[in-house]
Amino acid sequence: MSRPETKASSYGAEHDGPVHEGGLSGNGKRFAIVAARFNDFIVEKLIDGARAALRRAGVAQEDIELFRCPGAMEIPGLARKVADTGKFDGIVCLGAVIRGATPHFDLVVREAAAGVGTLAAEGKIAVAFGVLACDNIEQAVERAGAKAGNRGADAAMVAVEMADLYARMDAEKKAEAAVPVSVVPAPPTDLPRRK
Ligand code: INI
Repeated sequence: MSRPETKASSYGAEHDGPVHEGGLSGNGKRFAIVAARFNDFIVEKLIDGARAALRRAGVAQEDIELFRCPGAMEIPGLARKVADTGKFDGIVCLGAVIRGATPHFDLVVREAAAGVGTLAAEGKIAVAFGVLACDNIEQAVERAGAKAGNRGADAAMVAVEMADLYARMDAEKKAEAAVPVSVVPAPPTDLPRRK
């Protein structure tokens, strides 16, 4: 199943057995971006980063759909609804929770992470968590396209890689299921036949 030339990485030593790892092409796949509006000046940068990364990975513009919700707390519910449409290969969840701005920072972050994590752990669809949890606005800006890269883009590439791995694993399972069951051998002809 593994195709080294399209693998996402080549970390670590050589392996003797098969290695299963997704590639970084999103060609022909459909992705949803589920993004909170809270702290939109940051989240819009994450959305831009995610979109650009998906397009670079070969995803067609019309195959990227954006779903918005009020805050990070609403992301798990919306992501579940989106997953249940069955239309997408992957979901990129984006938001920004900033400690200085909220007394219930820990609660919002925990619920968002746990909800998205639960959906991801079902293993039915690739789900990436790109919700920033920062102590202050400066940290959030850094992670939304400034010094520390763009976490929206990072999350998008995680979704692409996992969607590719899931697709390969599903295809392999389908191919195995299609192999005909072994034919039952005919009884020897020299045995006396029952009347
Ligand atoms: N939602 C965020 O996405 N980021 C925040 O920083 C934030 N703060 O500061 O509270 C936030 N709160 C709203 C929350 O996500 C829900 O929308 C709200 O509690 C209603 O359910």
